[in-house]
Amino acid sequence: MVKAVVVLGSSDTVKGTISFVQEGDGPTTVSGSVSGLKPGLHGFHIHALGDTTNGCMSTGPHYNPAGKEHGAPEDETRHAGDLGNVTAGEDGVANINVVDSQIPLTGPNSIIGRAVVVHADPDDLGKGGHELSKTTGNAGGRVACGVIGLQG
Ligand SMILES: [Cu+2]
Ligand SMILES: [Zn+2]
Repeated sequence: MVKAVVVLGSSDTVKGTISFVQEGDGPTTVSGSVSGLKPGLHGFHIHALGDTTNGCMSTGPHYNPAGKEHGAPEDETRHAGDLGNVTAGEDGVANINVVDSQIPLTGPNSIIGRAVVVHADPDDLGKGGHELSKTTGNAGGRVACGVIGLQG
C-alpha cells in the first residue's frame, strides 16, 4: 500500500488536508476535506507540477500524460488529473471521497510530486461550450493548492 498527502495552502481562507491511498495496481482513493470555500461546486484537479514558487499559478496545466482533452472523471476523454468538482456546503466545507484509476501513486504516471488545485468556480467537465472548456473546464481562479507528497 502506498499513501500520500497534500496540505492545501497558499490561501489565508481556504485550507484542507487530502489523503491518497493505493493498494497494488488498484485505483487510488482520495479522501479529506477543504474549508473556507464559497458554497457550491469547485473544480478539483491534479496539476502537472509540484511548483508553488508563484503560488498556485506555477503548478502548470492539468496533469495529462496521455495528451487528451479535458473532461469529466468518468469520461474516456479526460486528463488524468480531471477529478471533477467538489461540493462545498453552506458552511464552506467540501468533503472529498473519490476513487479514481488514473492517478496512481507509483509507476511512470505517478502523481507524487505534482499538485492538487481547488478552483473558485465549477468545472464544466468539458461541456460548457466556453473557449476554455476543453482545456480547464473554465473553472476560474486557483483558490488553494498543495504538493502531493509521500506519507509513511
Ligand atoms: Cu485545476
Ligand atoms: Zn483537465
